[in-house]
Amino acid sequence: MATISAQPYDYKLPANLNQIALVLIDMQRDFLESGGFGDALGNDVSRLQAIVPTLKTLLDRFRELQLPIIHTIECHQPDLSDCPPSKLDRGNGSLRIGDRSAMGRILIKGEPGNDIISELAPLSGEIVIHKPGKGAFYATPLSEILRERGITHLLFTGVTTEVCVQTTMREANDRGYECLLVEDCTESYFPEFKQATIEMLRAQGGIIGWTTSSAAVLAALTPALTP
Ligand code: TIU
Repeated sequence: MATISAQPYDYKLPANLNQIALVLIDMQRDFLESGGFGDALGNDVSRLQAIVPTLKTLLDRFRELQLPIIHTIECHQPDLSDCPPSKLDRGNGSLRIGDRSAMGRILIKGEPGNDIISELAPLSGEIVIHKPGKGAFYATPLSEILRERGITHLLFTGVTTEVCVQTTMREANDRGYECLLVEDCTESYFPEFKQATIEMLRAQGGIIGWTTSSAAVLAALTPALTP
């Protein structure tokens, strides 16, 4: 059985690689570009931009192999009916969800800042999940889509490691998915939070899942390219 070299031990691949999906969490302008939500919260967005070329390489390999690809977008309806007051009121940022910014209304579906960055823009046929929460399973059709397609293994990438990526990986683990976090394809505004998240997810024998590098994923998938 093929495996990906990972921590705390090797991650087993299913015989049918179509059961694996690459999940790109919230690679949106609102989190990665100046003037968006992340910036408004006082964060250094350049940290997140640094993973884009590495993630693009992994995305390209999944596209070459025609394996399932899932993009998520954190967003709300223009009338904010899907945004609980607790989320709307949280924090002391200069801009709040629904406010106008240089890239349109913050975290509102369809606004320019809500788009996935151009480098990683979804292609037709790729799954796009619009999610009102930090986790991608809450109030979305993700469970049904995964079940319909027979997807059992999820490779997690995207931003931010300790917020939306970790929340989604925990949701997925509880639902029985085999979860692998690709360390150099995820990032946080806080390096210490990224490191802590990596360590806590794979602790206790992989209590939530595994972690690895994109090089290890590419090495494991390369033989699949040759007949
Ligand atoms: N603020 C922060 O770290 N993250 C979010 O609000 N959303 C995601 O992680 N996508």
